[in-house]
Amino acid sequence: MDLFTLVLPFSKCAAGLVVSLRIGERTPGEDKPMSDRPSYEQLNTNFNWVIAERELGYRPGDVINIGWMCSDRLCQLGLAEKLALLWEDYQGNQKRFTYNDLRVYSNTIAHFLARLGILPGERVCLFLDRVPELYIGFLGILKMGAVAQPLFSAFGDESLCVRLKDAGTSAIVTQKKHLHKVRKIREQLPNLRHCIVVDVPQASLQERETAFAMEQVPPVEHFPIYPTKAESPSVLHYTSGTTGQPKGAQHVHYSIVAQYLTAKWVLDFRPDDIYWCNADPGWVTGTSYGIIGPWANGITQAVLDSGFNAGKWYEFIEKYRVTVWYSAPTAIRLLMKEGAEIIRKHDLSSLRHLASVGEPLNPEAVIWSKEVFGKPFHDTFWQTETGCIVITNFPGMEIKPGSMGKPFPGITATVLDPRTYEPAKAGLIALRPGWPSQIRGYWNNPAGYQAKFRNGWYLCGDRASIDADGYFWFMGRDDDVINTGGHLVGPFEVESALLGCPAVAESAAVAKPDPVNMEVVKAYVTVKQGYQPSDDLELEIMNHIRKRLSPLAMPQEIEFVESLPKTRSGKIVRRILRCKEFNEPVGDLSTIMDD
Ligand code: 6R9
Repeated sequence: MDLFTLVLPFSKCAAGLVVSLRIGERTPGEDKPMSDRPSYEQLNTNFNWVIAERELGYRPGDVINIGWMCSDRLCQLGLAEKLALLWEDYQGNQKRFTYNDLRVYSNTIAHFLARLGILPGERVCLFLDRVPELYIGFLGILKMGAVAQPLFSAFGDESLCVRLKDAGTSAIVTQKKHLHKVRKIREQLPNLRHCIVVDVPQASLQERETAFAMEQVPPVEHFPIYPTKAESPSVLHYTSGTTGQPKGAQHVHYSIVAQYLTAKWVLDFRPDDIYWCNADPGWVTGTSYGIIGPWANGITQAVLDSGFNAGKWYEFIEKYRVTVWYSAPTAIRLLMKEGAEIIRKHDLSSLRHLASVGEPLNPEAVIWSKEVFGKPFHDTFWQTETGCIVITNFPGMEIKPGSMGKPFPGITATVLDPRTYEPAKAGLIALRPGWPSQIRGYWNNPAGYQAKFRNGWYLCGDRASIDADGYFWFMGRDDDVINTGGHLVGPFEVESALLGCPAVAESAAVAKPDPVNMEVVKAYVTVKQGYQPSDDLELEIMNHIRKRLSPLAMPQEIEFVESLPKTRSGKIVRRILRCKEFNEPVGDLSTIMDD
């Protein structure tokens, strides 16, 4: 059986979905190219990353330092008094920082770390809620040549310990409320020389703990930044780990070239934008597009240090007049669950451009957002390992809801037959190595990184198909694809069909062992408020999706659950559900939400 036959059920089904939702048509007026915006095709012609190097004022061989590029450079360009950060926490406390504040406070932090004896190249972990010290500390660490290692402050002590041990981290910056976790694991971490606490006086601290109040110590006007070069290590990001052990992805300072340009073009930045990225910098989205991308572009960004709450989120957009919003499917599904009524209570007319990342964006979400916000969410695909958006619905490009769009200019992407590793119509998403923000390796794990390459391609570990117009359609993580009687079914098509049912809030389709077909599809489903799980509801859902899915992709069973297992970045971890079905051990769970 050739590959095309193998993926036929998916293609057929995706087409069915397109018809039933009237999608794949030209996007309506609001998504037409703005007159001053070059088209995707124009930008793709003769593309060269040198465009970004020039705009950043970088020439090969120069010193390049992300911390400096995101603060001092903007001040030199006359933006010293422009607001860089509008910050608010869950209690309503607010702070504002200009680009000059970023420059001076990041100097102050860099100076403090250098005085403490932290050396260039050493790893400094940021273990903080989304407080200003996290964002500005990130720049400060990079300015003095150390490597920033951001971790979710919600991690428990074990998750923290594994990552600090692996990275041989020298210092950790944290808050009073998370200090007990550091103290608990301290003895297991001989490399950890310093624990820096940003919100307590020195008197309350123990040995090897140092108080540092960013806004109270004498500000450092001038700091000689460490002369990092293109290949100097910058950020160590532990991947979200939907599969296997978390790996430390090693980024370099040159990554800013890609993060700057992808942010500018894909997030459609304009000088007066107020940009909001929902992601925590513990996830790569929160650093590439929650720190580096916007600040390299001199954009004002708003940060809300608070968990999900639809009302609060809409208030935040309204209050700060957010224009560009970068979110994730999990959050969008939660907003959909809350309904449109609450949206009508807010003036969200400032929103101009919406984008999403992290998981496949279901067509329903795109259509819903057009209805309620008057703007579609633009799906963007990328990974910790790619460092920047690689496949995307470009602003102004026709959106086909459910599709990830096309490769960013300068990115050569295809899909490969998993047996021959030759380009095919559907298969493994593969990228030609060599874009600026590609990671340079996994920390302590060169073999793991080498295993990601075949025939001169970098393999993302995901499957997709490419349509006649060159649009990519996501199928699933390579390990999540369900093999039923030799036919491959991507969880995404099943889940998208399920999300079309009014009762379904979230879903996960996984393989279940089957004596005849080897595997069949099983769906886990959470229901929206006002619906009760029952046999009747199961039947209703089955009837609804029968029209949209090929018989092979039809779930044999639906199990109603309270919630689905997710990573801290909001990705559904199908592996856990699959292991349950196969009675297998689930392996590493350190990034799962409720650890
Ligand atoms: C940025 C980020 C990467 C994995 C990736 C894929 C999934 C991300 C997606 C998407 C479908 C999209 N993913 N964006 N799947 N459509 N638009 O998420 O990085 O945490 O390393 O995860 O996330 O499976 O391989 P990371």
